Amino acid sequence: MERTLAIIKPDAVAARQVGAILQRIELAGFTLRWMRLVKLSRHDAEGFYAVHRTKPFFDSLVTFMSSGPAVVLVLESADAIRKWRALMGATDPAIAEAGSIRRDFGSSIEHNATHGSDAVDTAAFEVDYFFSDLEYSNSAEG
Ligand code: 3AN
Repeated sequence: MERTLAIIKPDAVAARQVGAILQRIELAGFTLRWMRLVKLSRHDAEGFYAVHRTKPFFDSLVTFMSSGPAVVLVLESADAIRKWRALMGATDPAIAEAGSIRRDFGSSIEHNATHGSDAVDTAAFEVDYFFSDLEYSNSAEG
């Protein structure tokens, strides 16, 4: 089993799409391990996206990600990282695959509804970024 960090971004929370996105996650067979509704500060968002700090869209991305509440989740399944990225679709909703979450709920390359870790090492960093205060025994482990 593998774990990945998912975020339902502020655009999707504001549009009341959390339930619809969670339904897709559950129907795809992921197990929810941890879940939080968070309002990121600019500092939080800058730290989370630190790998992108030299990109031209960094300031706009940080402003957006700290603009309102977001839902952060730890998803578990076999091949969870790759599987969640496939369910989300391409970064840009305009070219994301038909039936993907970003195609159906995203409105731009920045306002693209969801985030997912892209590799084992980034998943470990991102899970820890939001859930390091939780002991393993406090998770919803069955
Ligand atoms: P992904 O989330 O698909 O792995 P990354 O890691 O390339 O995509 O980008 C991180 C986030 O930065 C994206 N989810 C998106 O919100 C934003 N982003 C990426 N490229 C652009 C861009 N050209 N303009 C604005 N925002 C972007």
